[in-house]
Amino acid sequence: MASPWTADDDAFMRRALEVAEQGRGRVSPNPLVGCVLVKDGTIIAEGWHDHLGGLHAEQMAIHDAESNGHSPNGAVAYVTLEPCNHFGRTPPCTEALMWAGVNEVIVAHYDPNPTVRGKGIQVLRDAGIEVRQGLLEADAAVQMAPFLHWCGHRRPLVTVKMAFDANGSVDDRTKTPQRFTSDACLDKVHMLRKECDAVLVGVETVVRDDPKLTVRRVPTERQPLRVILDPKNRTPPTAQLLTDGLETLHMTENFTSLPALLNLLGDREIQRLMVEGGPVTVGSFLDQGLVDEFYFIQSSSVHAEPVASNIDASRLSAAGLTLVSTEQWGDETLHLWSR
Ligand code: AOF
Ligand code: ZN
Repeated sequence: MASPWTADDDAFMRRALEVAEQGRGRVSPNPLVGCVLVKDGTIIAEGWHDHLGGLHAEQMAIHDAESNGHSPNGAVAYVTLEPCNHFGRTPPCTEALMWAGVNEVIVAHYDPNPTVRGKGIQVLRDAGIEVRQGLLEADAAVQMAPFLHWCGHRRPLVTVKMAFDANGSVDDRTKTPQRFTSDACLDKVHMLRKECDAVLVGVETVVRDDPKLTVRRVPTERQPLRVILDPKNRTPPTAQLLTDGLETLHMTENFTSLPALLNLLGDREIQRLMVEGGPVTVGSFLDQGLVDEFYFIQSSSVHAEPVASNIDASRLSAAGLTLVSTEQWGDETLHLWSR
């Protein structure tokens, strides 16, 4: 069957997905959302959800049209997420679209938020606005994966990051703790941290590295919640994670299981958890099938006194992950595995 979408439809929704990127690392627990308004085949306005508490994408686009001297009346709105119809941090986008006189709304992904779930689309249709859904739905799903995952499971998406030397070692015992990857790679890691709501390590990493786990190498307006898995309460009281004044969840005796921890984080609206632990911590997430994405950073360096991780392609496959992409992160190669 022929696609119901034209090449123009496709290009406009791609643009909506592109502008949505401007909110990356700033909107959680809301999704990244983008919107473009089109009239006579040209984009007259663009909007995106820029930061938590800021305007929703549709409202920013309508505002953009008006401030550019364009009337949104009669326009087609391309939105990456079904417009909301509830009063939340902002008034409903459905009403804004109706008031603006938009003719048609094209939606990439429906909104699984229980307060929306199809009601946004229904309300627009009831008002006589044509609505079509499903254009570039898969791309939108990737872009808002943590939000969708959290709506579906009430738990965070689990993202592991781990760096390996040429032989699969994750640390060099001859040296004082230090990173063995390039500056450019570390910048990427900080960007990834910025997109995560929480960062978790095991107590071994705290004892050996005394990490901060903050976002420092890229600008940010917030810091992730830090989590230490420490069932025997061995974290030194002087550890930076406990003394730097930022929030750390120190899971000691009341810690039960990883699924219980994920539920607890989900209750706090943590939608994406980054696990930056060592082989033991990462191994338990893998073995329990709790990893959704694995950022496997391959360095060409060789450790003199290696620490074997026993984490390799076959272990990742066994944990239900597949290699989805490979790219260069500074001097290192990133292999991204995903569920
Ligand atoms: C839209 N456009 O740009 C976004 C939407 O509490 P609020 O007002 O921030 O609403 C958050 C919910 O609204 C969020 O959980 C999701 O369902 C939807 N996000 N909806 O129409 C947007 N960001
Ligand atoms: Zn909205």
